[in-house]
Amino acid sequence: MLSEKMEQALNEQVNAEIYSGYLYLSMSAYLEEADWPGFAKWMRIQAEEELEHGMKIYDYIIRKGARVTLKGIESPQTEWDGVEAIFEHVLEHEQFVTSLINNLVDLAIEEKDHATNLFLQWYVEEQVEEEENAMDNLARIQKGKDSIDALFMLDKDFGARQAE
Ligand code: OFO
Repeated sequence: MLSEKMEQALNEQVNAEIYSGYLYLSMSAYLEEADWPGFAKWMRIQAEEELEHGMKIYDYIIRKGARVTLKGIESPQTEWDGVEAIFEHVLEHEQFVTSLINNLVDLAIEEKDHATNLFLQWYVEEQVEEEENAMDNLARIQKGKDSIDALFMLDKDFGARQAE
């Protein structure tokens, strides 16, 4: 079982992960429109991964015999000031998600919920990877941003990403 507080907090995280997916899908749509098919593909795969993160928590809540309660998903931003601004936003957003995961771990410890604490460790590790990737991607884009040729190369490179 889950405490009421833990159940509510995990449900909020399902919403936050789906929102992350929605935000990245919105970024992907913007990038398609701006004719960056490689960056758009990368972001679409990122969006799909976020939905999987949400579903992993969804399934965990059910396994613990608790109740999944879905709420409305906030509308994501739809306009950015180019590719660099998008990848800056990704880094900022992932740092925010890390703070949400840390809060959940704090709550699991407070509630003496060892199973949920253990379950959340996957997300703790995942956020290290997510922030690392976001920093690397932003650095690569910042290096190439003043050369259209470099940006085209990066777009091609990002477009080689395959869903896992
Ligand atoms: Fe981007 O890792 Fe989930 O939210």
